Amino acid sequence: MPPVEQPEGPMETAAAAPKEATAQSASTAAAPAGPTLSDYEALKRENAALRSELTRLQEGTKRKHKVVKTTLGSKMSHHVVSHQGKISRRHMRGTASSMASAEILAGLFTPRETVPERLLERLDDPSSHVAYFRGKQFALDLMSLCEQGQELFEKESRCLHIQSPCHVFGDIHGNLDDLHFFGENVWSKGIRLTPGRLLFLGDYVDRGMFSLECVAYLLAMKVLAPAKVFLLRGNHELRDVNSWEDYYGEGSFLTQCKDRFGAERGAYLWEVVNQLFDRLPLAAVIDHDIFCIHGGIPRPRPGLGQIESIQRVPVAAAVSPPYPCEDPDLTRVAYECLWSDPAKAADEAHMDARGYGANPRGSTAQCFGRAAVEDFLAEHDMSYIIRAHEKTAEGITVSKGGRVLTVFSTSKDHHLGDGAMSACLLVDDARIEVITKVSAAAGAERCC
Ligand SMILES: [Mn+2]
Repeated sequence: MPPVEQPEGPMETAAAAPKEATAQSASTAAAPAGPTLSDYEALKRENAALRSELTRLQEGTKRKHKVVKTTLGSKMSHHVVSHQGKISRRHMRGTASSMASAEILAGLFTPRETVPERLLERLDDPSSHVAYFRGKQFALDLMSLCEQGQELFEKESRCLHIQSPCHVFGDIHGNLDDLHFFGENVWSKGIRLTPGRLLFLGDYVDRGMFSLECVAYLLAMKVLAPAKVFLLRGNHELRDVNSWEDYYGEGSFLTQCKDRFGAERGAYLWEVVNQLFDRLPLAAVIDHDIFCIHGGIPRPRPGLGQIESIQRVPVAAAVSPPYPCEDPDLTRVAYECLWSDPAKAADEAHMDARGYGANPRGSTAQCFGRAAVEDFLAEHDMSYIIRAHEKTAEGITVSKGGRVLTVFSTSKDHHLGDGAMSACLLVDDARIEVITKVSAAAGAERCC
């Protein structure tokens, strides 16, 4: 049972079993054309065939057209025409080789939109591509991105090390409008031409109605620029949470998958995306100085530093519910990274000797108090903790003597009123700046 979100979480109804919830709303599907397992397998087979054809052509080119290289001083040159302007027989062969290679390469690399490029272009204006986003091709594109993203995340450490400048984003929760706002103001030239890095702290799905689009948007950016875009896991990237249809209603990620693609196909896509979520890293450290995580610092394990514990969490971990093979201690570490909150001032007195205590969200969630924060930062020689997970109408809150910053990057779907703002942080060397989206209700949007 996941802990409840505050304050609207009805704790007594929190025990909805994900499988039952799946069955209950299966009938809501309009069953438009959607992908099937066999479509996906066929796509994979086609990709494998294309890859092997590419390898065969490249090897054939290498065998037939050996490039002649001559050493001139310390520089290597490719010779096609002699320096007298004559083309020797050998060089003629070189010219023919170059022309043949150019033809083959032109055939192979005819400018063709890649999946992430196609998605990002359409996500710029989804209302002009309604048929695409409701159709089989979107589902296939998203599954293709999941496959590519999975490979990237499996190579990443569970606690990333990132160099500034870096923009840090909190909960997105299916709010494509605010994601567009940040896109227009932070990576307006496209991710590949944007200097610095982007770090997202999780909670991409649920609550907002565009969970699928937000996941697709972020994954497309990750695949296009894997060394610039980093995605951490939030508590909504857990099956127990993103299948909770009774609680989140039409905002539930599982419900959105099924409404879009039909009960069976939607549930299949939901599982593919969750297998990707299983592989998301849990934490990041910017400039060896700022610890970033979705919820908070986990309780220490005896004889092991907290970051070292996080590093030991397996690369594929379901966490909630866990895979049967998962080590309960490491599952607990991951769970607390995703669910913990800083203790309210009034609750500091109830923290244990190390500064940790029960969380009013219920279940097994924890709070971390001032002592826990100070010990963690001193032990790891760091200055701040940036986390997300708690809604705030200002987009940012500061606690624990200025050491803990909470950032929230969606202004909708949290009952915070029309004046709610969303924010991100820019960490640049030793400075942290706040960028805020001011709601239309509070005046014109501005970036400060
Ligand atoms: Mn959260």
